[in-house]
Amino acid sequence: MTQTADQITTPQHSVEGFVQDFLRELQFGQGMSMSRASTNDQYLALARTVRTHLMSRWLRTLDHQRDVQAKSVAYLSAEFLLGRQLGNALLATDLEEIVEEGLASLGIDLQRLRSMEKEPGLGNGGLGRLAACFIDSLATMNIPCIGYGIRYEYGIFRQTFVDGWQVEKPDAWLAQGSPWEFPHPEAAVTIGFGGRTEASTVDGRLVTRWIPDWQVQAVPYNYMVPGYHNGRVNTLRLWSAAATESFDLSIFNAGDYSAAVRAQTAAENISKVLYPEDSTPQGKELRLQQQYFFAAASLKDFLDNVLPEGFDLHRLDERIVFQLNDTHPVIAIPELMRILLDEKGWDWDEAWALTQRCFAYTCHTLLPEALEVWSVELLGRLLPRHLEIIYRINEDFLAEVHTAYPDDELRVRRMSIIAEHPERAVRMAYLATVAGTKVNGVAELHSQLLRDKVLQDFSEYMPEKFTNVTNGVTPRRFVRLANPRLSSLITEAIGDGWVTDLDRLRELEPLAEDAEFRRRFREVKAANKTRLVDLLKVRDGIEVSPDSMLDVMVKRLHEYKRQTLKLLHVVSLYDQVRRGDLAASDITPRTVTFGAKAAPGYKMAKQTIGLINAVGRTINADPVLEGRLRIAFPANYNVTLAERLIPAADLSEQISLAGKEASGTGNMKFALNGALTIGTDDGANVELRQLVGDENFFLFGLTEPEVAEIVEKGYRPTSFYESNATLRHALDLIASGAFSDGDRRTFEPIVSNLLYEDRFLVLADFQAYLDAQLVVERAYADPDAWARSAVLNVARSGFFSSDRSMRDYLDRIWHAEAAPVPTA
Ligand code: CR1
Repeated sequence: MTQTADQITTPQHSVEGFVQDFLRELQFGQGMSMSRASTNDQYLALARTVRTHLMSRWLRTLDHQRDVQAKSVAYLSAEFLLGRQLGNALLATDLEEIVEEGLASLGIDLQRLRSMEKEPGLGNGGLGRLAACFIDSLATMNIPCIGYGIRYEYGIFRQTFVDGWQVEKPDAWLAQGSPWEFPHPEAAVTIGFGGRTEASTVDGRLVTRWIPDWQVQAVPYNYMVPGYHNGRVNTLRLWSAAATESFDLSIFNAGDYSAAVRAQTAAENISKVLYPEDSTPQGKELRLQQQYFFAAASLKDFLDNVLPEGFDLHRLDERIVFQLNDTHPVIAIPELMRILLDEKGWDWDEAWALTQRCFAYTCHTLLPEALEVWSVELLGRLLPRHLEIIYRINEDFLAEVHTAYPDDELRVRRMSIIAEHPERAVRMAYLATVAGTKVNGVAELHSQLLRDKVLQDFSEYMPEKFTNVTNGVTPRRFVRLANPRLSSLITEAIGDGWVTDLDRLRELEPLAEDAEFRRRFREVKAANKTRLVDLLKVRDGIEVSPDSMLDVMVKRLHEYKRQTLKLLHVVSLYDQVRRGDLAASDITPRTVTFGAKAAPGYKMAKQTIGLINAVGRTINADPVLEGRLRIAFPANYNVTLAERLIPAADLSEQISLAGKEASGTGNMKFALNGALTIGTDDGANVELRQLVGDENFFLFGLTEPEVAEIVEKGYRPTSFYESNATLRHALDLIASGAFSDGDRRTFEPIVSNLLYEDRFLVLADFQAYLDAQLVVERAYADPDAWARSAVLNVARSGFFSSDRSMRDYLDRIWHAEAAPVPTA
């Protein structure tokens, strides 16, 4: 079994060697000769050739980890929004030039093969993409890490537009073969559900056992997570559900073949599809099944397979920390307790003491409705033993709280893990807070609001648990890969160390004063725009002028993010031109670009998509606005499109209502790619503005305390409608049916929501937003000064590397260390 590192062969790192290996893969891996191979065959053969370079490093990493037994980070996340793998693998292994040249010698275009890859869309938005950035950084920083998640057969839906309305199509990302995954059915683990618990006395001790009444198999699929040029490849292990054999057989033997097949389908349903909700959980039974499925499989895998045999579990926390990415994996907490109590026979106190040292929890939201709860009825039915354990954790905890605040019964009730209204339910965020070593928010403002509002009682009672780690993004994918032109320019100026040490971008600061550098910076932006214009034409049939300001708002469609505010700006420009209050020639030429998916069940969000497309149809067809104002809304925004869009953007829209966006990570990607931000004082915008400086950021809007005050006093959106004619005209225009063939009902729900509810204060911030856009236009009128600000945005945003986020997690929460893998 044991293989020594020197037995691992290293594939050839040369053009000739690559060509040989590629042709061998094509012929003997894919079973195709060059003349018969389709582009997809070629892509698959290329992927297999490139992955061998990673595999040798992977094997060495695994051997090394076995030898040194360093502490690992287990990142538990229901979502990993990875993006395409090939480009990243080429980058990590420094093979890009070799492969390009080798393929060219065979008459094959690398870019064409790259475009064949279907991205694994195993996430909804920021939370899933963050997980992917984090595991990239950990590998690059030589930290042993294992990512655990779910291998959804269908990822986030493919968005199409029919008459401007969103229609969801299944995302069959696995259909053409997936060369980046390694299934291990032989290593499947069995996960139980349902049933009952049974207490008995063994040697005078009370022992409880859970007897599930149905089971599924969790089959691991391994993915490689390469570090950048450092010889380390960590593992991402995604679980796929399958029926257990015994389950099948017993029914089959009873003579019911179709029941056996049904059982199989029921089991496989667990990992069938990613829930397309973002920020608002849906109380779906299947979703709880998914959560327990991957949390339990991951714990079992780590304890039984990753830890060396005979390891003393009392020291588990020296070897691992389980980081809970939001509440989705929180059920792992009672699962570890169950294992220690019921399977290992520990007593409660020692099991609880260990469990509290092994978990840490990251909260990603501020919306109260997004804090996950599970009804006691459902949890008890699906996971009866876990419910018992949660009750006991709660009982002990509340007793402690009661001792600390003997005269504050209300507080004790508020802090209960079990909510009583509207139904009895388990608050997963509370459970995680009580059990975790640390609780962190994802930007300074967010962490502060967690402490002061969302989890106030907890932060008063155990302040030492609360900390902040501001999010980050990986510079490998979002600068080096996505923006090769800017990367070359930066490297030429300051060397290539910035790719793994993003603070070094500071060295660009003096170049902001260098006219020649600014000129070349602008050239890069222009070339990136041309690249995007070409893509949008082919991908979506959208015509965009490369000479207009590219004003971009890409993120999930959600009311708190306020896509409607952006749209009202556009509608009001249009309306002012229509009325003759504004000459079209006075508008700065702009392409307002949206990218956004709406949760399929989120009516208001889907309406908003309909309205954006409807306004786009009208404005884009109006000859008066030709060359002045356009809306571009490419369907199915995803990581692949982001990699093209962000490097081309001039203006980044980060306009959520203050106090609602936990962090945002798009904001960071845009700044690093030299876009200027128009934004509110929300999430990580706050830190971004502090870093780049007020003069290089377009701030507008209410602050969080102002919002709180207005809401407290009773917000009346109609007062803004009544007092602001520009706003009134824009809303009236939508209400009049101008964008819906005269039908006033089509967008009535949006208009009346804004007028009579407007939970996210769009109308209150409208005028400030318009004013700020005028400041943007004035600034854009001086391209050289704009470029200067853009360069400073790049130079001062190095803080937003996910490498820095990882350092913060390591210092404040994980306390694990780098373990460099010896190279061959
Ligand atoms: C937040 O809304 C944040 C990401 C990553 C999102 C966003 O502001 O940048 O997490 N939360 O931390 C989320 O998706 C389900 O919750």
